Amino acid sequence: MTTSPSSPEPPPDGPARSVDVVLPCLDEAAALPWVLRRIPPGWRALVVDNGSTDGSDRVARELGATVVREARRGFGAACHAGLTAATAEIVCFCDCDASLDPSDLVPFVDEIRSGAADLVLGRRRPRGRGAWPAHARAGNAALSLLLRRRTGLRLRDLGPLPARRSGYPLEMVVRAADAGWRITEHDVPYAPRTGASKVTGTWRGTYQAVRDMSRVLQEPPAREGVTP
Ligand SMILES: Nc1nc2c(ncn2[C@@H]2O[C@H](COP(=O)(O)OP(=O)(O)OP(=O)(O)O)[C@@H](O)[C@H]2O)c(=O)[nH]1
Ligand SMILES: [Mg+2]
Repeated sequence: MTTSPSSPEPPPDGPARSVDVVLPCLDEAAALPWVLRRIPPGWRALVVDNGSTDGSDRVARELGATVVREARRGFGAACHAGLTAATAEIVCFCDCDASLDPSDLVPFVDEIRSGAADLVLGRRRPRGRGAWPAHARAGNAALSLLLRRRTGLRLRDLGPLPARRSGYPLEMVVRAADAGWRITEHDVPYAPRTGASKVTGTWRGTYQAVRDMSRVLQEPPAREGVTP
């Protein structure tokens, strides 16, 4: 997911680094080397850790990433802390479990830079068995329908980012749609994750994600607009 926040401030370290990638991370030490090697040159990796016990923060730091600490537990809190810490002109979000390749974000960023879109989303296209279990896909399809009813947006995926606990990325999409942002969606390869499933890889996680996201879709439109 790639978006351009309406920050009037230029990044403190100049135009050279105009992309920050927020990587929510919970016990992903095994996947981090693969993920961080694929961050495009000149972009900053912001690894947000709020409770890893496998040394993810140390691994991330050793590989040159900026580690953002967040006291509150949960995926949504991590995403939000990453967005708050970001200072670049363009901010991307990417899972940190080696299921998605951060270099696939390059054309997304180009689309934002060209002015053709304000928010670009990835549609996961599974590579290999087990990349995207049937129950998680069914939950996604049901929520896509609810999203269309709520906003008119025809998205085929609600993004590889679930949350607050699970409503965060969907909330971002709903608010962007309410504010009239131009939102586009493009295919991204989705591989089986490295390491243990945490969110929609389990039945319980999918149930929670669908419940949290349904709640987001039932909320009335925000009163204040958001300017892209
Ligand atoms: N900081 C932080 N990151 C989290 C938390 N829960 C999940 N993540 C990270 O968020 C990203 C997405 O979570 P995943 O566990 O891959 O969720 P998923 O893709 O729906 O399902 P699986 O890949 O099967 O687990 C991964 O990089 C996780 O490490 C959390 O509580 N805190
Ligand atoms: Mg995953």
